[in-house]
Amino acid sequence: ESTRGKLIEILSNHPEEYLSGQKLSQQLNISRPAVWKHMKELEKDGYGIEASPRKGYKIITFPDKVSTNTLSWGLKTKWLGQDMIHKPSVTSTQVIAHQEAQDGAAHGTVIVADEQTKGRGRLNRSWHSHKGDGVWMSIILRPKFEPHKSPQITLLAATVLAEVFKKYCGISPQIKWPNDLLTNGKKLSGILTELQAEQDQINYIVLGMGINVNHSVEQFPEEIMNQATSLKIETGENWEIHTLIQQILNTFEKRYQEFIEEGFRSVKLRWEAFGYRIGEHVAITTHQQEWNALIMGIEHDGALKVRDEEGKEHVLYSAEIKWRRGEE
Ligand code: BTX
Repeated sequence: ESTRGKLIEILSNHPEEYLSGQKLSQQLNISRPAVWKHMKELEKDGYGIEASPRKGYKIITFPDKVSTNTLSWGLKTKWLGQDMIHKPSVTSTQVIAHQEAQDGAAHGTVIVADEQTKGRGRLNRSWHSHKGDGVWMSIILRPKFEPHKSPQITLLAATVLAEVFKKYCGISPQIKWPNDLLTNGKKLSGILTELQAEQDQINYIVLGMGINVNHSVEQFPEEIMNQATSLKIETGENWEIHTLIQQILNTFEKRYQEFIEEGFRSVKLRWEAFGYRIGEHVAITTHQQEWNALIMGIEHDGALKVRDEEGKEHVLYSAEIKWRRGEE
């Protein structure tokens, strides 16, 4: 644990008291000028620190600002996010994550940006990522399972987000297979899983998550205004981005571990609890052909099971579901 992390921990455990520079320097085993320097750094990160020459230091406010520190402090994970990279602005956190992974970044490395100038969705689509208003994050995973199981990570991630939104924000999103979270039919969040693999072995997975958090309706670009929503629009509240990210990482690590130990079964049950339009008729596109189908659920491996209008069952590994006619 870093000195800075320890310092924040000590200060946060005594929110009402002053702690003397002397005492802090002993506890942290650093000089008093070094304590002072750390305090200045904390202020830069948005901590409100009161310094009194006689009494010492006291935290008066915590930052509502995303930084490597605010993301790391209070994180309860063992491996996920222990390597944390935060950037104010990037083209895409996916791009950074691929570079980091190729340079040997560890399993569980997390990349977070305040803004993406070229956020991406699937099939070369773009993902709008307005500065400071959302979670734009990529996770590097180095699993030992076979490459063909990697799409299951998308469904796992979707169930984790659904769980966090429900427990932490009090809304019940629906998962649109395979990678979208919707509330009231509008897109709240998207997931993008990219894989770097050989025949029978995964080099790494980059799991991207985009969540609209504090957007108001007018902040979305015209083209997606009618189909996008945010946590703020759904709940009427602003949400702290770094706390939300920590909730996601804490939950993801737990569920990922279950997935590795128990297999997809544990994910399937959760997925079905949130699964969008199970038992309903939708328009499905596969190979650029649109047809009508009834959603039956997902298979033991995460594939989508549907029934067409002739009553024939299909198991789909890739497809687009439309929740409204005329949508792109
Ligand atoms: P997708 O291809 O399923 O969805 C992309 C489509 O969603 C777009 O074509 C557009 O219609 C719509 N859309 C774009 N931006 C938004 C938005 N902010 N909210 C709602 N709808 C939108 C979904 O792809 C996967 C998205 C993953 C995004 C994350 S963010 C962190 C990481 N970095 C990165 O570049 N991508 C991932």
